Amino acid sequence: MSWNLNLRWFLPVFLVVVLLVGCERPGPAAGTAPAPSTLTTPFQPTVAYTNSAPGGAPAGMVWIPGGEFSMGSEDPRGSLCGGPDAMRDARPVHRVSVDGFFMDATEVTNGEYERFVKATGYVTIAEQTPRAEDFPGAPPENLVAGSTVFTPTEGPVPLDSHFRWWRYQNGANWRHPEGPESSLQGREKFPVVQIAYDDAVAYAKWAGKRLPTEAEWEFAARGGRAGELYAWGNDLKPGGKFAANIFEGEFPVKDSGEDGFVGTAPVRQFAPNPYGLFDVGGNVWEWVSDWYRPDYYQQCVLTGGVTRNPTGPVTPFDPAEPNEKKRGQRGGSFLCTDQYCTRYMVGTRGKGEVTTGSDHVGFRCVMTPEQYRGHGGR
Ligand SMILES: [Ca+2]
Ligand SMILES: [Ca+2]
Repeated sequence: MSWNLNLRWFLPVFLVVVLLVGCERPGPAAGTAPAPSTLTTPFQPTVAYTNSAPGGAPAGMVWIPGGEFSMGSEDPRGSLCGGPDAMRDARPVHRVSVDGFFMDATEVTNGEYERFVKATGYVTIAEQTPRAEDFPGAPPENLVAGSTVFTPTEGPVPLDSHFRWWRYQNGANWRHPEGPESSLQGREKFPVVQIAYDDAVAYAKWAGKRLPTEAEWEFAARGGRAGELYAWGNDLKPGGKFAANIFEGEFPVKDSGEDGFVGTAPVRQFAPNPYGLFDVGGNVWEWVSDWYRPDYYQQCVLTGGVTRNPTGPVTPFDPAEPNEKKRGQRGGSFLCTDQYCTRYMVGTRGKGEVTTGSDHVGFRCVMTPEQYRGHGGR
């Protein structure tokens, strides 16, 4: 029995703490806006390892060389498009090293997840009807399979409660992302969503991969650069064009779709980062394997030196919802906007209760050299 799972259908929105951004203010011309000095001070250059890949990259993956880098984010408030959130959990910026690995170039797509389900018969958490014995006292009418779905409001609302724009939708799952009336028709290349943490782990194991650690994810997303605000540089809109699928317009009333997409976009619609990774900023959030604690970076600093291959805290804890078990999520989604939350910024952190999916959370996988050799370089 799980209170967390209880929340899955009673209070699903609590779990979706990770809504994110899209800045509407026009950015300066490309190449004219160095990062504010307050954002660069704690960052030191990224030193990528020179080790080469153990072989040719598996289909759909790219080699991330690993190396030493500065992880985290300075307070983005006050910087252009920085948004209202201090992002305290992303500090202090600290030095981390990670070993090399292969990483999926894109978020896992519906087509890829369907192949996994067809091969294994796997049933995701959102597809499972909650059992009455697991939720004593719950009204029978609440024991219905489903998941959380973003719902635009009819007019402007205070942004102090995500309950205003999230609803629990009976019958929502990865095959029906917005509910029973929705489908995957024509969406094979869209990122799979409505995926709880274990649903992502199950796919990764089947594929001979695993989820990235939070440090691996950020090292890869930064693409060898240091201290930049976004995976694509320091301008939200380089050259006046959006570089990721985020949210424009008035949140949460209407997404104007200025970046070309309302809701999720097919993968590979925006330029990749220097390592060849698409959509590390925006589109859908991506699960990472670390438990979430807002003070984990402080713990890393206390141990001194460079934190090597960190795997996160031993136990989860979110003071905002202390009874929830949360893992990290990174990169923001199509719902991110500087009106509410700018966690498409590459050094910022997200979190999600492990049994809860939504229509803006997905994942991508990594493959270690050991896994690669174990699978014959598949
Ligand atoms: Ca968009
Ligand atoms: Ca993403």
